[in-house]
Amino acid sequence: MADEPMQPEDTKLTRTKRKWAQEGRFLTGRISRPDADRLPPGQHLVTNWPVLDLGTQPQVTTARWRLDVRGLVNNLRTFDWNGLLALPQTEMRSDIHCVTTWSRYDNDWTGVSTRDFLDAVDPKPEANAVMLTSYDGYTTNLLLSDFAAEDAIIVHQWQGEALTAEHGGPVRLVVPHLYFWKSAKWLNRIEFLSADRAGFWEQNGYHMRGDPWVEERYSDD
Ligand SMILES: Nc1nc2c(c(=O)[nH]1)N[C@H]1C(S)=C(S)[C@@H](COP(=O)(O)O)O[C@H]1N2
Ligand SMILES: [Mo]
Repeated sequence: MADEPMQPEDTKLTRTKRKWAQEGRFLTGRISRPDADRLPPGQHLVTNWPVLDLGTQPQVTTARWRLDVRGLVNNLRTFDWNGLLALPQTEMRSDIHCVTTWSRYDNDWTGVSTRDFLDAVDPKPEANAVMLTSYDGYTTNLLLSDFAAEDAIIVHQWQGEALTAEHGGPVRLVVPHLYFWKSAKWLNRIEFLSADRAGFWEQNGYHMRGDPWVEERYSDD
């Protein structure tokens, strides 16, 4: 490299930019990770998509579906199906990592990025966490900073088709950088809180945050 003739465009800036490109610097999303680092510790790959829930799969039609936004936001709104579709729609590809050790690569989601959703509901400065509640009574908590991750998305389609009821349709959350129990199926309510509070699995021995890259599977106490 050092012996290569100096090209006209070989300025310090272009060299730096080329180096960033080789390293994948500033690229967003897990898909930019080299494959060897893509699978978190203790996980194995599956190609099917397992179904996990508390034993009931609520059948919620798009006509009946609502999303209540409560707590520390300036716009206390209830979204219906058309209200959700009226928000900017985004497509994202991401990997699933379930705490039961399966991972599934390259899921294509369509829905509303949590960043666009946050623009619409306008959280108050005191908001630090969210509690998600679902039509089956399930709850799970997230720090607002995790909910607002750039690849987090409120989805209604998977691989270009309507999200099926068994996978949380009509609407679920997907937070790819945390274990999949944080990705509430059959999403019905988002409450903005000043402090993080434990949801269902978090009250039952699971970690408050659930980062698969550092194996935050269970709570410490
Ligand atoms: N409403 C609701 N959401 C839920 C659950 C649930 O029981 N109820 N289970 C969680 C768990 S533990 C996992 S691993 C994923 C499973 O999603 P899947 O069935 O689409 O794979 O949903 C999460 N979201
Ligand atoms: Mo899970």
